[in-house]
Amino acid sequence: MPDRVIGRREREQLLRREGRLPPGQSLTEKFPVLHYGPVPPFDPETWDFGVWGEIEQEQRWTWEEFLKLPRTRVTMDIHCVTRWSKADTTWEGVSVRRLIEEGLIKLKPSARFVMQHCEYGFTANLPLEVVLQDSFLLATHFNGQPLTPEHGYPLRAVVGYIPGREDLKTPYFWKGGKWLRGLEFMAQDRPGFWEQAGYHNEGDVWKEQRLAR
Ligand SMILES: Nc1nc2c(c(=O)[nH]1)N[C@H]1C(S)=C(S)[C@@H](COP(=O)(O)O)O[C@H]1N2
Ligand SMILES: [Mo]
Repeated sequence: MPDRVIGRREREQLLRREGRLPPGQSLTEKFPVLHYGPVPPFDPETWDFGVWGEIEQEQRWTWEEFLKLPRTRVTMDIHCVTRWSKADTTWEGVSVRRLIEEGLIKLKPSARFVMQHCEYGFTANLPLEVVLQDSFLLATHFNGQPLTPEHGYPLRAVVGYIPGREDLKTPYFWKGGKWLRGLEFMAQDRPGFWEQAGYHNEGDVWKEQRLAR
């Protein structure tokens, strides 16, 4: 236990020794902003969140309704393909698995993949099993505060690494769409925005799956 303030390099070494820093990554204490295109405006009166595709009933929640869905908190490390990692980030929001467990989304047996649909047509694809993990969340809050506009306010997906949970898949952070407006459940996989631009379809941080061959 450190009993004094330690610097970034020391914290990075600690993480590495704990096996929490994937190959080719370094620790940042900042929170870089990365996305393609402008930051969209948010209007709580017209915003809605949809789920459609391979589910029993398509659904739409207004912002007011979305805030009443069951909420969860998760702390995890996030890993950006541009080689920064951030440790112990705490996110609060809605778990897709929980929505399914509570019957708010009823999957068809054919559902195997999920496409995140964001403002301005940005998309990101993941296997259903990853979306149902503890390490995937539809987040409204970061470290106790509402998301800032540039980090995805009012809603974004996040996916990361929960220390000790080697049983879970950990994709790079690009698989978390900011300004998220809906989830499409799919029988077949389809590449999202960055995946079409040449990034790896799975993007596993431990296997350094950065670019597709
Ligand atoms: N809507 C949207 N979401 C996005 C992106 C984007 O271009 N548009 N970029 C992704 C990429 S490449 C990364 S690394 C993360 C960065 O999240 P941050 O800006 O909060 O660090 O957002 C992801 N989500
Ligand atoms: Mo990225």
